[in-house]
Amino acid sequence: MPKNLAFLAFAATVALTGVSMAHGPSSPAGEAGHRGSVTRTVELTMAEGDGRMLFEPAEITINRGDTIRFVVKNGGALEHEMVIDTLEGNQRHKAAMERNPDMEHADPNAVKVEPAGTGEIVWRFTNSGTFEFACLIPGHYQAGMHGRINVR
Ligand SMILES: [Cu+2]
Repeated sequence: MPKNLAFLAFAATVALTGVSMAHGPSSPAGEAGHRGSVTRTVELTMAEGDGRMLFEPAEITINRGDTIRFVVKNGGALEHEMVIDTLEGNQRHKAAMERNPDMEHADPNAVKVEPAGTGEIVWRFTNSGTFEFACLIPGHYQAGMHGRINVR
């Protein structure tokens, strides 16, 4: 089986069995939120310009236990994604995507957004700490596409 298919099969197994991975159903960053329990909506824009790629705003502060509906609009000309995880989790995931740029995911903590499109993530933050949202498409993180989530 080609390597990426093997990974997809593994990821599908993980999703079906609910085994916890760093970016799986539950992580230190929290868990998939329920639409009916949303306590706050946060709007973010993905943008490119002057050799940089970014999220605006690049930092948000929320309360532990909040279920946040992230509405993320792609204002750029390229496809982008938003992944919510711990800083370490995003670094591991970024390295995996550099090895396998065609990696696809259907995780509750991630959304891919086409140019001019809008995506949503509903996420419940169960722990306080500093977490991160990032675009892990190769090169984008380095260009500036990451931001902080402070959960207090
Ligand atoms: Cu991007």
